[in-house]
Amino acid sequence: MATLIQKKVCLLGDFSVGKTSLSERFVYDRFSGRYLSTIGVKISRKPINISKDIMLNMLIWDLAGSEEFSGVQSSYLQGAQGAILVCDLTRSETLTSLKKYHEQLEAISPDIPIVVVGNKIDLKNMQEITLALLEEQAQHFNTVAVIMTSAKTGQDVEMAFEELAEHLV
Ligand code: G3D
Ligand code: MG
Repeated sequence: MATLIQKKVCLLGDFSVGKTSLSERFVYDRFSGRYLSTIGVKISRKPINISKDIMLNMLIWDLAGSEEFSGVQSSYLQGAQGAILVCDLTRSETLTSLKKYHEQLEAISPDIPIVVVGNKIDLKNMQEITLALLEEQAQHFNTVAVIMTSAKTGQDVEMAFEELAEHLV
């Protein structure tokens, strides 16, 4: 029988970068385009096959609403074993914000593996953030992967979560 491991992963990033969309894409393989701003925290569970002996239950914490503006609450970050820092490739200020989320994360759950995601790669003519800029920012964190995704088309969303999964077990 396979060993079942459970890990908590937090999504962090500014309002509207696509955190909920990425979670929905990965967990349910869907993109609805519009999500009513989630109230509080939504936790989604995604089983991931790591090997024939190991099954990982990823608990994906998606924070919503005003916390994004006023600073993430410590209960959200408490016990996190991995994090995905998300920016919107069409808005450069969302990359700058990652520093702030990283500081909050470090204060509560230090030294955990981080995947840095630049989302909305499908909006080709609107890109303000290059891969080089993303990588430059990511080197200040305990980054295990830097990935450009589209929750809309599904491009590389699985890869982002699975790269993190590999570092959780
Ligand atoms: P959040 O949870 O980080 O706040 P959401 O972000 O997942 O709610 O997404 C915010 C908006 O961006 C939504 O549009 C959503 O459809 C859009 N979005 C998310 N991911 C992508 C993507 O990869 N590509 C494109 N083109 N759009 C994306 P609305 O219109 O509801 O504001
Ligand atoms: Mg959301």
